[in-house]
Amino acid sequence: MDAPALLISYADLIETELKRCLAPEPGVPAVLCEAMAYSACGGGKRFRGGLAMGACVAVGGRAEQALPAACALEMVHAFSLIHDDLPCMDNSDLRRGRPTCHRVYGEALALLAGDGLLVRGVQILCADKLLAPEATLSVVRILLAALGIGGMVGGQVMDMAAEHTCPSLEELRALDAAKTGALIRASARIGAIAGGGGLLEQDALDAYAASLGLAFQIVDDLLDVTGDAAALGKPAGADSKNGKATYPGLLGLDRARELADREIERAIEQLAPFGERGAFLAELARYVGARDR
Ligand code: GRG
Repeated sequence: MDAPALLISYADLIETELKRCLAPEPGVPAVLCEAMAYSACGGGKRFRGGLAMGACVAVGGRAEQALPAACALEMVHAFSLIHDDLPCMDNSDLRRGRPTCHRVYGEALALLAGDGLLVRGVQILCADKLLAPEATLSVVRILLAALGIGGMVGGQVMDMAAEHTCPSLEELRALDAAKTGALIRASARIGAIAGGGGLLEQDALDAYAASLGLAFQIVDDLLDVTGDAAALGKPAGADSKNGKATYPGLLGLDRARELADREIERAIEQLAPFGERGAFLAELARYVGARDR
């Protein structure tokens, strides 16, 4: 199977497994299960989960070995999107072409559905029987570090503080490295651990993902200016409406594009030690540069 077809097949595997993990459960309020499944299933590129599976393959594992981790990553990602969309954050009405979780279920339930997805994601990692106990401890630590105050939570606070200001490029990179990049890097490292990769391989994939994460965010910012709302599944122009600091805002469209392309090349260079086993990840990096949603 070629890399684009693999990307779709990984996304399908993740989607099926997410639905299974988030089916209604006895003793759990049905509406809570429904709200969690609403946000985690049915849409999304499965970029973080696919990245974990690709990293697993790059170090010589089978993609399925990273499937539980991929689901955990997509659940915590969905959690972050629910919270990011809330009225007290970005106040968004649309996500993945559908009303946001709080628009359908109300703010209080959306908040709790997000909390439920976070905890369920960590539980899935803890219950992953394919991982040795030390590996479980490592992946949980890596995930929590990526989500915590030095990662996504801290990054979101920096993002809020930077609204209607003009940060330097260095400050913007630090903000995005925490808000978006940390989970992307964690996805690559966790996938590599699931595949039994050693520290050197993990570090190479971490360097790949650091560049990839930066490119991903730059392209995200570019799509907010130039993208099509139907493809994006949400209105374009939200960043400027919310006074967000972005790469096109700071550098202009052309220089931002150049920076994204450079980071994609850098990411691909990191894959040299993996030879043919890194082909999917190289394709994933090209996809990040070319994506329209
Ligand atoms: C999640 C620990 C935690 C706390 C909440 C709200 C918040 C703090 C952080 C927000 C982080 C965030 C939503 C960053 C934006 C990242 C981003 C570019 C999301 C879009 O990801 P895609 O394009 O979305 O992969 P799909 O829909 O394809 O999955």
